[in-house]
Amino acid sequence: MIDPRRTATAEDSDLFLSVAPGMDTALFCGLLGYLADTLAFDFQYIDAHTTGLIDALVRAREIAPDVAATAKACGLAEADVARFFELFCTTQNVVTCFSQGVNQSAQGTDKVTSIINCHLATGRIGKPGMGPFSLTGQPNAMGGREVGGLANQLAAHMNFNEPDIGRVGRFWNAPVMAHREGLKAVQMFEAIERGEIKALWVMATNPAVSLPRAGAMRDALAQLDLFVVSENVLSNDTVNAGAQILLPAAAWGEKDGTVTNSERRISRQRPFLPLPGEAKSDWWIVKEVGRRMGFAAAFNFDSAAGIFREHAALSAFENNGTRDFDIGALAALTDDEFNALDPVQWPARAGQAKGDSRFFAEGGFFTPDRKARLIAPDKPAPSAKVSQEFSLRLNTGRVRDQWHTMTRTGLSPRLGAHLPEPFVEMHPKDAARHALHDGGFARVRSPHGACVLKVVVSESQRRGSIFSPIHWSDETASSARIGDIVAPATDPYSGQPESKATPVAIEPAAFAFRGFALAQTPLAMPAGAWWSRVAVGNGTGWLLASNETPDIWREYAKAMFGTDAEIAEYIDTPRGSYRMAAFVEGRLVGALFVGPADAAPHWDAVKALFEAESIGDAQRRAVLSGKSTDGLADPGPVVCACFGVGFNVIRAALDSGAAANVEEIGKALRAGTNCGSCLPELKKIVSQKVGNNERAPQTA
Ligand SMILES: Nc1nc2c(c(=O)[nH]1)N[C@H]1C(S)=C(S)[C@@H](COP(=O)(O)OP(=O)(O)OC[C@H]3O[C@@H](n4cnc5c(=O)[nH]c(N)nc54)[C@H](O)[C@@H]3O)O[C@H]1N2
Ligand SMILES: Nc1nc2c(c(=O)[nH]1)N[C@H]1C(S)=C(S)[C@@H](COP(=O)(O)OP(=O)(O)OC[C@H]3O[C@@H](n4cnc5c(=O)[nH]c(N)nc54)[C@H](O)[C@@H]3O)O[C@H]1N2
Ligand SMILES: [Mo]
Repeated sequence: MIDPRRTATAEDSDLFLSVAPGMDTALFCGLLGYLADTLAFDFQYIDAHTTGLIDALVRAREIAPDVAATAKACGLAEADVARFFELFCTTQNVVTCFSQGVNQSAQGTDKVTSIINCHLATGRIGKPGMGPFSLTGQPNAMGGREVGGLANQLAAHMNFNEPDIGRVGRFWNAPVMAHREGLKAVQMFEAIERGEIKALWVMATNPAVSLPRAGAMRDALAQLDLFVVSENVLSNDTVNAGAQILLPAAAWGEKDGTVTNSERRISRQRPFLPLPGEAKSDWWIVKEVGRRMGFAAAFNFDSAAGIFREHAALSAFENNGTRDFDIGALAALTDDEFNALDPVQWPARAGQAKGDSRFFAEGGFFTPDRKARLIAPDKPAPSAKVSQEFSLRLNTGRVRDQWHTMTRTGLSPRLGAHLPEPFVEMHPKDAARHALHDGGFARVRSPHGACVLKVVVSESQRRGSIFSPIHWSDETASSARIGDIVAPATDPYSGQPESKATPVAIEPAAFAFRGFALAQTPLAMPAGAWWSRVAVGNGTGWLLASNETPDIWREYAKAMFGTDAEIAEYIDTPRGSYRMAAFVEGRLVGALFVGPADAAPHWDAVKALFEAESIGDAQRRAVLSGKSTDGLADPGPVVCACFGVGFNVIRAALDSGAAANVEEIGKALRAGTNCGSCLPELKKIVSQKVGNNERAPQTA
């Protein structure tokens, strides 16, 4: 496991390498040299099926000549690097899985080629249990590429070279084909910023949150002459950036079509929900716009099946085995056959009984000479250096229970219970050096922007590197759109931004008061307050921090909750405490609790009463105490989201002997028995059960 920070995935690994940010190329260059020195190369494969080994090896030796040099470049212990090399060398069945820790870098292409070089040189590709394996992120990332959904591709995996352009033009009878690549995402938004692009149609992405320099990108959207968004939701940061036309798109579960997984298998996606309101499939919307622009014949579809047949026909057009993506066998499916289609792996060439289930074991690469190219990478280095002012590297990524910009997972109370606040995680020594403490707040700043985040201190972080999740936006938090801070440096080939290595400054952000609010309908939090919005049963919750005194919050409460409800209040001015609860017909419909930061009110008991269908008199009297009347212990932070099992409950089961390992936890509490994504955390809790005062796990 190679990652600057020790993640939950690392818990399962035999060897964990806390690589210095961006230095994977040095590690795999060192490995290539080691494989050469130990005669681990497969010369037969190299000679028959590859070119470029000598150049790649010479460069690899320049970048990382030996174990010691590799360890130094990667910030690793020599013994660990030696062990990694030995493991790779002596294990025939090696799959190297990589995702955004490798790709999202200004040298991401070099990182990937340095990995692929090691597999090509050992012939470990295309055979069972071997190969470089790019874990694509989006559920249908493969399908997106097949239909040409990238700025540097034509449909059906064709490229912007003259033969391909000509072929696609002939197939579609299109006289005015584009002759060069389009702008990739970051460059496209920079062109909007410069006023060079005047019209934009955003479909199924939320760039005002997810792009580097997101704040500037959002502002650029407002300058467009025409700004259209196709969305599932009425409000997100991109829509709110000034969309003039909002098209209601069908969401997952409502859609009809196909998706492709990482083993090139195309599966039917069938809707199981009716289209709500005016919503239409994205394909229907595109087709109607095409027709109304005067291209009725070109957009002559009335079903997903019709589009799929044309897609399949293009993949086979003038192919004759020269292009890997060929699903010609599916070009003549009837509507009924399409509806009943079983998952099918490509290539599925017309007239061929079964396609190749594996590529490349015997070479046959899709290059003009059918040989793979080993490529010499550039010397690795993150694109921007740290400085005295910006002395830490900001790494950004995902947490277990949220998806991207939270437009859908953010609606789930169960998922929101796991990590309800945007945070920045850092090593204890870095925290001490910047006068920060666990549970406090920090302002993280780069030349591009700033966020205010909850501090999580953790040994899992590498020193000098801090981590923040990408999920929060202006919809869900006061100041946590992490893209605002991220630098826009991109890889020259892939266009991927370096989203995991921006130099940043960090300083404490102090709040005298903390608290929470609960309401059945969305509320606007007062300007100046720090807040994080969380889905809860029956409504919405906000975790709050502020420097405004409780009497000012009392004024806010009046504006927030109106006058229809029956209001109970508790005011303790000397202690700096204000609590209010709103009731309608025996139900708790709203609450606002604010108190001194060092004795901040917890919301667990009040949230439980808010989520109850009705509450009794005793409970009603106890609401303002903030404590549960039924003596329930605080379950602690949620570990298993499927069954809502908290850390304290799991620890209690281990302490009492009710469970001694992960399986017994599953039997006793059900935790970990459904989706299994909390299993690494459960293992960690079991293995940590040494002292009694371990901190609850904070990150997924
Ligand atoms: N729960 C959840 N799952 C998701 C998603 C989600 O939003 N939520 N999104 C999906 C999508 S679209 C994608 S693309 C995938 C992404 O999946 P991953 O790539 O696994 O996710 P990330 O959290 O972006 O980053 C991966 C790791 O790279 C590490 N890293 C940072 N810098 C470096 C480096 O220089 N070298 C190395 N070796 N590692 C580094 C980070 O510390 C982080 O732990 O996840 C998919 N799955
Ligand atoms: N700093 C930093 N930035 C990153 C990353 C990182 O690790 N660090 N990761 C990057 C990666 S790998 C990714 S994939 C992106 C993700 O970033 P985005 O793609 O911007 O994030 P999503 O929240 O997935 O946005 C999808 C939007 O489409 C809507 N939607 C969902 N389904 C449909 C549909 O069927 N049709 C239509 N029309 N709309 C739909 C959703 O409501 C949502 O608003 O973020 C990237 N940005
Ligand atoms: Mo992604």
